Amino acid sequence: MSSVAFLEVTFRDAHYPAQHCRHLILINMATRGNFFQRLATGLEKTRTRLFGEAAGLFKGRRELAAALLEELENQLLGADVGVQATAVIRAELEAACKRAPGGQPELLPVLRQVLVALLKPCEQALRIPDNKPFVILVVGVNGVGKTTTIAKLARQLQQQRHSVLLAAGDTFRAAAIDQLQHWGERLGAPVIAQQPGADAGAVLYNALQAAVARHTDVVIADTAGRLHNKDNLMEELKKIHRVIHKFDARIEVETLLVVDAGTGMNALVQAQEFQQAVPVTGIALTKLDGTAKGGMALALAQQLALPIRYLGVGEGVDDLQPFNADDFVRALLDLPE
Ligand SMILES: Nc1nc2c(ncn2[C@@H]2O[C@H](COP(=O)(O)OP(=O)(O)O)[C@@H](O)[C@H]2O)c(=O)[nH]1
Ligand SMILES: [Mg+2]
Repeated sequence: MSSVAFLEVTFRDAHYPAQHCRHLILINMATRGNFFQRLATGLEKTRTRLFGEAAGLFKGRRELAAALLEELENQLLGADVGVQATAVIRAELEAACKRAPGGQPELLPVLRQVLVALLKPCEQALRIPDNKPFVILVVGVNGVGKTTTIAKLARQLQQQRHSVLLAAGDTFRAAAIDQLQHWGERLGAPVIAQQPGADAGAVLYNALQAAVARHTDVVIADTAGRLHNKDNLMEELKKIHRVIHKFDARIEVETLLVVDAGTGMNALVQAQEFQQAVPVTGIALTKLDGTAKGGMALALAQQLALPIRYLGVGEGVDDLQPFNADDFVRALLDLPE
């Protein structure tokens, strides 16, 4: 209730009618509540695996005993946090406890701080530049959720009053083109597509022409997740990049790598492979619901140092959230605000 009162005062100061304000505030809080709830529900399996016991062990404790540290380490490794990130977390936790004034601070808040600090550099929201069209090139292996993420993202950008055009750059499978067209119809977004087997670069070129003619803000391009072999796939992605810059060198491109949280540490290998071919600028981490391997977000953060733009927490079109380090850790540790 106190935050409601605070906001009311703020709005009154800004000469908004009080009645109107209350309305705004309540809507705002409800939306945020839902948002966090979705994340918390999505992370349930990871939370149980990762901290179901450790958070319980840590709660109210102040002594960082060796047995406790070992237990935490096991929990972290078991939830796909990975050896390196686990070592960092352990070391930071010990250091933070030593630094604490008076020694022996409450452990759970310290763990929270350590995890937030690890994830915070990755909290960089995707900004749509004024320069039109902005291109979001969505890459990743088959089945990770590229096309679904495109639909979710298109919906969010439309809600932010951006015009969106979809490019069916996964020409390898006819079903992939149909799937994107289906989403385009549902979202009321134009889809530029060619026949299955068509050159993906040519599809992108057409899409850019259409976007310029229509003054579209954002082109979201789907790409293949599998070709005859991996080299082919990487060559195709490089070519798409060349086509975009040949069309207009000033076009800004977000190369958004989609990885499935359920693949755990394997997602790191995928990221490294894609990074060798194209300049990946952000990550969308999907399917956090339904996996206990959500701890791999910590490994991604620690090892790749790439922005985590979005989290996918369900199959629905609204189940895509901008990544927020504090919320993520709070949901993971089941902590109040
Ligand atoms: N539970 C869950 N399922 C998802 C999520 N994102 C995508 N999916 C599902 O994953 C499957 C593959 O998605 P798709 O977008 O076709 O993957 P693509 O091959 O990379 O384009 C579909 O059944 C999606 O509904 C998510 O965040 N959570
Ligand atoms: Mg697809």
